[in-house]
Order: sequence, then C-alpha cells, then structure tokens
Amino acid sequence: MWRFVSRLCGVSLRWPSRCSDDFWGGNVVPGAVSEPCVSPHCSPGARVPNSASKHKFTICVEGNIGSGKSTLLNYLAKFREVEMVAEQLDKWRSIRGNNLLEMMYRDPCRWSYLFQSYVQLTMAQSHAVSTTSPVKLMERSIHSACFCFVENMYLNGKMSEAEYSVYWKWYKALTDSFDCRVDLIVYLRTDPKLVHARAKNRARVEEQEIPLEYFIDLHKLYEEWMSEEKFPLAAPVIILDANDDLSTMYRKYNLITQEIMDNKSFLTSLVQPKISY
Ligand code: TTP
Ligand code: MG
Repeated sequence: MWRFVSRLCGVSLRWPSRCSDDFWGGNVVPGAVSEPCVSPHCSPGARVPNSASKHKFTICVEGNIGSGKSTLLNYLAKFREVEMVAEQLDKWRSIRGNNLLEMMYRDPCRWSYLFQSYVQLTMAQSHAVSTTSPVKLMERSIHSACFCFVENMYLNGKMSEAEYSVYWKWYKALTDSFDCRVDLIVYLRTDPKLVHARAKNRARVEEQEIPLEYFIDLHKLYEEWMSEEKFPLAAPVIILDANDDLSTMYRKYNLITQEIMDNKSFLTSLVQPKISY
C-alpha cells in the first residue's frame, strides 16, 4: 500500500537513523520514574517518561513558510480521532501591544533572540498541552524552531554567539522538562521560489519584505535536518511534495490520510516488513 501511495504522490518516508534519546539525554519529566523505551529505534536501555500513558500520538506538520501547513492541519483536524493544537501566531503578533513577528523581520539583529524565545516558550506549552483524542496535531514543533529558524538566524549573524548559546540552554531545559516527543513528522517539501511568491501574495503584512534568500536558507536547513540528519530526527518522516495547486494537494492529502490515521498498522508494517512490496 505504501509503495502505491508513494508512486502516486511522490511521497517518501524516512526513519531516523538514531534514537533522539542519544541526543537529548532522555526527555524525562523531572521527578518521573522512567521506563524502558520499547521503540525499535531506541538504543537498548533508553528510557522514556512514565507519563507515557498520557502521551498522545503526536504528528507535527513541518515545512517552509507558506508551504501549506495550516491547510493540511485544517484538513486533518476534521477527523474525529484528531485534535489540533493551533500554532500560537496570534500571541507572537500581540504581546501587550507589541508585534514581535513584525519587530523581528524589521530589525532581526535586535529582536530575533527575543522573538525566538517567545516562540520557544509557546511551542513548549503546545507540546505540553493535554489533549483527549488519540492523535495530537501540531503546526511545527519546538525542534524546528530551534534547528531551522534559530540555526538560520545564527548562521546569518542575526543572533549572536551568546544569544544562540543561551537559547540552546533553554531548548535543552525545556525539552528535558516538557513532553516534547513527536511520533510522526509530515514534511511539506516545497520550492523556495514558489513559497516566496505565495508569501508575497497573501495578506500577512510582516512577511511582505522577506527576501527569496531567506526562504532558500530555511529550505536548506529543513533538507539538512530531514534528509541528512544534521540534527536528530525526532520521529519518522513522511515527505510530501507540496508544490502543487490546492486541488491536487487535497487529492494527495486524501491518499496519505488513511495511512496516517491507521498509524499503528502503518508504523508496524514498516518496522517489521511483513507486507512485501
Ligand atoms: P509559519 O509556521 O511558517 O506559518 P505559516 O502560516 O507561514 O505557514 P503555512 O503557510 O505553511 O501554514 O510561521 C509564521 C511566521 O512566523 C512566519 O513568518 C515564520 C515565522 N517564524 C519564525 O520566524 N520563527 C519560528 O521559529 C517560527 C515557528 C515561525
Ligand atoms: Mg500556518
């Protein structure tokens, strides 16, 4: 079945080559007694928090600015089994009358660190929010904010060495303290030129002046994370070519949805290839 879907949509799937536990040193809630990790991708002896029973299967939709994440999220959120935790964009645009998103784009050297600290806090809160449905759905994650956006700002000199170091200290502390585990990533892969044009055409004033280079840099970092594992992959990744028009994208969403919703058999069949392709 998976191959069938892959042929139709240009979809591919990657498993992380190493357990994220190796990197994060265990994502353990303070005070919690941990249990052996049963994931086939965990190194022997890896631990997970014993709050595992509260943990809901978490899907994060990732991709460049304007790649269509919200569209896919709204589509998936219609399913009974799914509960969406919306991205906190409104908070980033309005904190006591300050629009941090606008400030960051207007003067990135001055405001990137402040903006990203707030993004990171709201992301940690979204990861931690408890949901009742079997599947929890998020737009991006605390991980992509760090590995793509902050990395980009640091590499481009918009964030200083000192700010980057402190940011990473907070990233480690937050991911150690909150359950930021992700079970599946859907990566919307797009051409940076296309998403640059989409951003220009939509009415989000803060993004009107973002140069094409910014989209190219973010795309490169996403690719380095998703395909080359420059940073550890938190979960298996479904890579979906998202360059098509909306009606074609809806057909693709429809094709992959059952695979995602039926995740248990889908994931098991990939780990133990009992289905011969
Ligand atoms: P996006 O997550 O890119 O949301 P979007 O609505 O643009 O994406 P899509 O069209 O695919 O639904 O983030 C909104 C804005 O916030 C965007 O301008 C990028 C910016 N941003 C950062 O600068 N740093 C971050 O860490 C994150 C998560 C977003
Ligand atoms: Mg969005």
